[in-house]
Amino acid sequence: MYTTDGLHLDNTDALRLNHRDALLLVDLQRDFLPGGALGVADGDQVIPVVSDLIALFKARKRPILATRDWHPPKHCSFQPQGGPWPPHCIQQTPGSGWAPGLNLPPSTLIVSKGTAISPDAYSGFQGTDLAQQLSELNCQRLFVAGLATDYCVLQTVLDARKLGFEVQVVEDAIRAVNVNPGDGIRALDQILDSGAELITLQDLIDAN
Ligand code: VGL
Ligand code: ZN
Repeated sequence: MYTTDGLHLDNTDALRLNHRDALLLVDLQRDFLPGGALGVADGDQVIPVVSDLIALFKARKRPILATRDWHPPKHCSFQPQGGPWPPHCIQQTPGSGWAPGLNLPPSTLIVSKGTAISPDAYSGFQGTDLAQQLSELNCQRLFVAGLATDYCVLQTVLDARKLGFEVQVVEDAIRAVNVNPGDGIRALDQILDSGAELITLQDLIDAN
C-alpha cells in the first residue's frame, strides 16, 4: 500500500514477506519456561505467538531456523563450575527439549550452541554455522523470536546486525530473564540502537 503522497512505502509493504526472509527462533526450550531450571517469567506465553509465526513462514515456504542451548553436563556457565547460571539445557535431557506446544516443522534447521564445556555462547552465531546456513539460503532479513530477551535474543540480534542482516524482532514473542530489574527494557534499547526494529505478530499478519 502507498501512503497518500504516493511516494513512500509504509510498514505494510516493508513487512510483506519476501524470498530473502527467514524466521529465527531462539532457545524455545523447557528449561527456559516457568518451572524450568532457568525459568523465564511468562516465557510460556510466547509459544502461541511463535506458533502463529511458524504457520505464516511455513505457508510462505520461508526457512525456519531454531537455535538451542545445548550444554554438556559440566558446562562452564553452570554455578557448580563457577559460572552464573544453574545447570540448564543439558544435552539429551528433558530440560533441553523443545517447549511443549512448540510445533517445529520437520524442515526446521536446528542450530546447537554452547555445546563444548567452554566457552558459553549466548548468540546463535557464536561457534555455529548459522551465518553459513543463512548465506546458503540467500537470507537477507531475519524475524527473531524466543528466549531470553536480555541474553540470547539480544546477542543473536546484535551479531546478526554486525553481519549485515536486517532484523525484525517480534516483541510479543520474546520475554526477559530480568536478573536485574530493567534488563529486559535495556535490551530492547540495545536492540533498537543496533538498527533492528521491533514489531508485533499483528503487524506481520496485517502486512501479509
Ligand atoms: C540463555 C542464560 C544462559 C538464553 C542461555 O537462552 O537466553 N540465558 N543460557
Ligand atoms: Zn545456557
